[in-house]
Amino acid sequence: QQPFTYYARLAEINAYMERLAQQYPNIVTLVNAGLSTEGRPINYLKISNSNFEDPTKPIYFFDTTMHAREWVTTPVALYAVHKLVENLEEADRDLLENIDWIILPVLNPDGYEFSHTDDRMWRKNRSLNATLSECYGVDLNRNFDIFFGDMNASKDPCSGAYHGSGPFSEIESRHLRDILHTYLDRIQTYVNIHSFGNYVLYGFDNATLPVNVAQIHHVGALMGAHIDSLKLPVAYHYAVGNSKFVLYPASGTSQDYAQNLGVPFSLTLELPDFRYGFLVPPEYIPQINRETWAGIAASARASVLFY
Ligand code: 0X9
Ligand code: ZN
Repeated sequence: QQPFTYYARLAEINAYMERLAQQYPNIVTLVNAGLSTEGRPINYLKISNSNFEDPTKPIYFFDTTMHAREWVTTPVALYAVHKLVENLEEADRDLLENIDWIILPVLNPDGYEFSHTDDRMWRKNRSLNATLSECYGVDLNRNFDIFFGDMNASKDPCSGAYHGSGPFSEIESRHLRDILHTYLDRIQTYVNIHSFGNYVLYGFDNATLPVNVAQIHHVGALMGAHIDSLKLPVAYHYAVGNSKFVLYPASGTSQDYAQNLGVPFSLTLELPDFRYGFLVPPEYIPQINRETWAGIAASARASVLFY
């Protein structure tokens, strides 16, 4: 059973990534971005048919499971890897020919494991600031150095949206920041994948819009429309727009951080499901994988035209 067809544990996810890197050394490179708060590896894959060495190629970068309980996001990442590496269709050859990929399936491994072993609804990482309180965890999507503060963020360490003691106080957000900086000149598109709500969102949360908002909306709308076009049973229509107005404003998100850094297309994708919330029954995983892959592919094709 492939680990994108069920809710695999971290060890199985990492084993799958290791196997692909060994089996397809010309296409796949496994990179350890560093460790989590509790010392677990945070791994990503570089996928490229030119060994990531062609500096003229744009990069499409996405991460999943930044929030621990949003389990359905990680199978979507592993399925995308599978489609690019193990099951590349003739019609998708351009996705490897024209684009290099960085795919990071579990940004928050401590929280993810904790949501399996202790608390299914855990959201944050598992760091403890013992001098401040006895509560664990920082909301990694409030910890980035952009509009850091109180838009749907909390200074209370016991809150689910605790922003941390300061920008980039958390090692997990620092690792993500470092990837963005390392490849900044080539990252054309960054997508921070969450659940749930069926949204494609873009910046900024301070009520300003990126200068290329028309192109961003175009790419985001194609993503949403391609997901919708598969008309799968759990597919509600995706809403596409500015995160502050379509959903709610939030401080310190990686989406706004990447957009502000100069990534041309920075999106937040909120996967299904409206009926089950975070608790998507595993039988829905394959169809969410397929429809989301259609959206990722469409947004990749559209965004690299502007590279
Ligand atoms: O609140 C969040 O971090 C995201 N939603 S979730 O339910 N998965 O927690 C939305 C982040 C994107 N929103 C903004 N940039 N405002
Ligand atoms: Zn989330």
